[in-house]
Amino acid sequence: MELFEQAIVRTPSENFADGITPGFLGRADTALAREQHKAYIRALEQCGLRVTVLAEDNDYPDSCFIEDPAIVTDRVAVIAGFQAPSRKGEEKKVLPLIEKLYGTKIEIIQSPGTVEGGDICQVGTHFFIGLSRRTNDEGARQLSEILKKYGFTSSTISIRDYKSVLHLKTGMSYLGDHTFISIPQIANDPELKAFNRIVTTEEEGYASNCIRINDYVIIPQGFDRTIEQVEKAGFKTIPVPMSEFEKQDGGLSCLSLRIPKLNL
Ligand code: CIR
Repeated sequence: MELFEQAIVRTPSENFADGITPGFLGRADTALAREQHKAYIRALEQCGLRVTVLAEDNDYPDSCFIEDPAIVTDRVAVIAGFQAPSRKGEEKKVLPLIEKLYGTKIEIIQSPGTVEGGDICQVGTHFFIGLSRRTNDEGARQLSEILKKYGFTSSTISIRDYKSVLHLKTGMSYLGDHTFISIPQIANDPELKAFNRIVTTEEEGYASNCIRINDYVIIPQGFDRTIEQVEKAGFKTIPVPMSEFEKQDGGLSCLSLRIPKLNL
């Protein structure tokens, strides 16, 4: 499992509630989202990370979901290509910071390819690329070529039939120690057969988006059955409140770019 040293987050903007949302959980409360965001930062720090907090950006209501504009590895950063029209341009806003960290080891997904970071799940030196409403076949092809160039392997998992799942990691996460957590629909994907799998209930599917950082798994608060399953499997959990981000279709992983020790 990758050892992480730092993370980048972005404060939810004033117009956070105007971002893309399926709407069925009601309108998000921006003040509460900011409180929850602070708790999220504290959890990252508890895992030993140095956290860079970028200022809110009112040009992009979804910009706190900073995992989507870039894919960061120890060898290269890939600037994503948004499918969602209201998010196009967010990638340019993170580029200066990515350049500071990665210098020339930066690759860019070119149109008509689209890839959003939430669709990318790393397992050691292998990457699962989610084919979704946001990541198209051409984007996946480009990303796979880039990863190959830097010595990584990749394969795809299609989630296009699962209406409730926005990105691949909306429905599955790698917890390290050869173990995935996922929603029932994804658990039987042939790509995951060789791994241990923790399967959530339908009702607690939101908690399948959680992040293993160093010694801990940060997981959404209030999903008690899932938290118990994860603890039973031997992981230490840090539950954090996520209700306002859930309203915006955002998972816990989307709120940060977690940077491993670089090996450029
Ligand atoms: C969007 O629809 O783009 C945002 N409202 C939520 C993005 C969540 N990102 C993620 O799952 N990686």
